[in-house]
Amino acid sequence: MARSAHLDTFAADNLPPRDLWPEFVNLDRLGYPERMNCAVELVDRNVEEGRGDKLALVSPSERWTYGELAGKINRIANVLVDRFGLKPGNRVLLRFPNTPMMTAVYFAILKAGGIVVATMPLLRAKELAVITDKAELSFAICDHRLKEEMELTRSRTSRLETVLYSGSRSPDALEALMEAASPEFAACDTAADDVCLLGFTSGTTGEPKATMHFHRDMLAICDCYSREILRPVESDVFIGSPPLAFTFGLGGLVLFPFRVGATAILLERAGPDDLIKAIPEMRPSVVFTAPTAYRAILAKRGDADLSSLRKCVSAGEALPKATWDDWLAATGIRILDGIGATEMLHIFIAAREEDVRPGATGKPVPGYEAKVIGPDGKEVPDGTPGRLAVRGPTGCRYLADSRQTKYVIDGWNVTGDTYIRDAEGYFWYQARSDDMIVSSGYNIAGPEVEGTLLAHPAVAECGVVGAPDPDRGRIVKAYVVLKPGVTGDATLVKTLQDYVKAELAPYKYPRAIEFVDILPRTETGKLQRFALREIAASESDTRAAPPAAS
Ligand code: 3UK
Repeated sequence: MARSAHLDTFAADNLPPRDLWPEFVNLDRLGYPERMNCAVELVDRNVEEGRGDKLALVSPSERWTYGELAGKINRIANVLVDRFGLKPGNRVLLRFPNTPMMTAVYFAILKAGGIVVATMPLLRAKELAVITDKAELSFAICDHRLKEEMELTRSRTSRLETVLYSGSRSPDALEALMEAASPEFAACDTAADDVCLLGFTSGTTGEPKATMHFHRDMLAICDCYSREILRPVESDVFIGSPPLAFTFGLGGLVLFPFRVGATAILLERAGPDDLIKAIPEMRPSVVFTAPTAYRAILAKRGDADLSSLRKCVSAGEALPKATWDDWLAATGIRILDGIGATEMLHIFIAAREEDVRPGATGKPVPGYEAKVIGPDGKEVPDGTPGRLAVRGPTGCRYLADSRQTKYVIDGWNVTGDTYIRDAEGYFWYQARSDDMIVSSGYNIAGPEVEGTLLAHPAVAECGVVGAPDPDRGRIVKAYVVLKPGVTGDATLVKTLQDYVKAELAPYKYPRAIEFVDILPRTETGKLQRFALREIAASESDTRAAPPAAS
């Protein structure tokens, strides 16, 4: 192991003990040197190789070349080090919507040897205070439009000594300080295995977990998933919806384009309507978004011209075959589904366009290995559902967290997903392991029922969970958002139930169907099944027994 450049040893001190790390395989194939700074490899390298005048980042109001970006990164790094005394290994909280400035600050922290703690813009003071205490943060850089929540956070924790605001005209704003700073900065000589990012998981319950990632991990995801599956080229223009604080967005909107000297469009608001407007105007060739956004774009796009698109990536939750088929019919593009996780940094099972089996996630990304294991930890035969276990050049290291031993078992990362591998080696997603519905002793995967309902022309969105039932333990309950103009009545309930019975084993059909206007989703586009389960539980409570008098 190379000597760490960190003077602040917090990260090294809080990595899990070595024997609890996953096994890193195929790292040597990537041929990384012992010392590297990923900001140099991803930004400065482009300037060095003659792409200084190439557009790196575009937003509705800005256009920055790689040369301009590199200069801004250096100025910010000088401000952080000279003015605020940033030391290698210090953690810096980042609070921004997706903007070129966020990207510049991100790489300035990395280049100075700091550790980025990026957070979803929608997080509230309470959640930010927990993150601040957990990551022992004393420094935050924040878009001035998110100031109110930032100040509320400071009132909840005494730790945050310094907050630097960006985007205002104030003389102590980052922009003013940058003007006075030098555009030259010598990168911190970090080790390839110095921590550079703390990624908080979008976990739905419990104390948040911080995943720890090294400088080399940022390159490994480019050189495995992106190079082998996505295969972008320098002339590509990327766009998408995930926040850069979500590693799906970080990879897809910054690291992958930068690794090949391509261009990234960053939108502060990137919901389906924003993408429908931006794609015809800005003509991107690669899009990263979630399954629900692909469906919404199909439903709302009218005659919007999507012909600039060449590659479409979907992750965050399972991509139903119905959505894949509809997108192909409408655009001629075969969506690249891929499962990734914050713990793994990015996607580890996927398939190239020509290898896609619609409805399956794919095969292990080159560099990664995957298997399906039973309750005893042993591999199960093909065709049998079990827990997914993976390993590769990246993997799970939680910051000081006893849940490390739940995710990493015998050197493998166990993601909490139930999968089936088929005889050809394709991996078929079933459900989150704790989302399997047990009804009268049958195991039913909610996403399979969702995928079937989505193929019905009346259904726009749906979520399927188990609702408590006195006789069967649980029954399959579907919450359904209908397409515009369709009326949800008893006849439609029956129609949808019969439809599922005809497509799947009849015991899987939803015994209860409720029509709703909207489904609860996370900022990362995931259906919040726990929220639906709670609703289902409270609804059946009131039917089963009157609430206890208080
Ligand atoms: C689920 C999927 C089925 C699965 C992520 C790409 O989603 C990402 O990270 P998170 O930590 O969640 C991980 C969990 O999400 N999931 C993600 N993709 C798929 N399930 N099919 C998929 N294609 O339960 C997984 O364990 O929020 C995705 C890149 C980076 C990421 N962080």
